[in-house]
Amino acid sequence: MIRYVVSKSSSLLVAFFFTSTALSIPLKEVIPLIDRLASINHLDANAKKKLEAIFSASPAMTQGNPKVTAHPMSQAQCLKHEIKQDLEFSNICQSPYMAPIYQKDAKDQRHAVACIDQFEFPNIPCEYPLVWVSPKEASEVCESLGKRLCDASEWEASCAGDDLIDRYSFGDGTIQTLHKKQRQEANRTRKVVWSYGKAKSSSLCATGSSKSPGCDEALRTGKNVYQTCGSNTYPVGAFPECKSASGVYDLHGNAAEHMNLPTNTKELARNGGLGYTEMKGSWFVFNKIAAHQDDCYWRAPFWHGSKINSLKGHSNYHLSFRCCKNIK
Ligand SMILES: [Ca+2]
Repeated sequence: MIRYVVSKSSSLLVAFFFTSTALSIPLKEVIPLIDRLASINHLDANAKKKLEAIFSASPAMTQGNPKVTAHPMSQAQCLKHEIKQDLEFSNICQSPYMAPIYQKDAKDQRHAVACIDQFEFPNIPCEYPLVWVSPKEASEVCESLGKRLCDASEWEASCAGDDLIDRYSFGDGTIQTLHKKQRQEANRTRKVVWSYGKAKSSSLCATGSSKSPGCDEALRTGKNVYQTCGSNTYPVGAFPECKSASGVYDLHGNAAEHMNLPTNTKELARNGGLGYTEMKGSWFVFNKIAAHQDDCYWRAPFWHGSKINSLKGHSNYHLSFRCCKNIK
């Protein structure tokens, strides 16, 4: 049984908590995607089995409800762009389609400390992003591929084309600290840039899609949202100009993205920990409904916030994620 709970904190991002872990999406519907993930990431049988188990336990983790999803662009249209692997990136990251994240050391030399997926998950060019995924599931999926969820600052730096600076205000770790320091202070002092440049131009990104008929009413009432709201996303990487100087696509538009926001150094995903949820970027109707900022360093309010590992973490029809990994 699925229960929907409507949050009053945002008219755009509405919470749905699945109370049952019973499979409502037949595994056979996601097997082709799992096969493609296993192939491109060279997963062995055990690793593939772990990935299948995560999908099996999820009530709705898919590329959208196929009965109501209408993608505005085909994968064939996207594939005309011929996105090629960056061989230097592959050599540094030792994984396909990841981009290095750099830090400066004491001698002012740059060193890659981590890599970030160049595309929204499944991080395969011209696939549609995985949605209806909770932050806990996102973290588990990343781990099954030998990666981890990204820290907010990693997403921000790779968006701005900057070297990594850990822009966190570590305090007592309360929700109040998160709001007042992590978000308000970070926003007040931020540099305002987008992945594609210094001026906002949403149409360069995957923002021209539309909501499904009846979706607004379903969101308002909190009834039949999965059955009504299609994930009308574009194939990832379909907009060549929506790419950062670091080589990362779709940071604005298409699917919003789960990231990790730490309240202390132990909760840095880069240090093996996990903190709270952070939603990054914007989504596929943002050219028509730009209800908030979406520049690289902007931090959203604590929309549907939770611990990353909460069993009641938020998922919805336009929310995905991307993975990172440390470079040893
Ligand atoms: Ca995105």
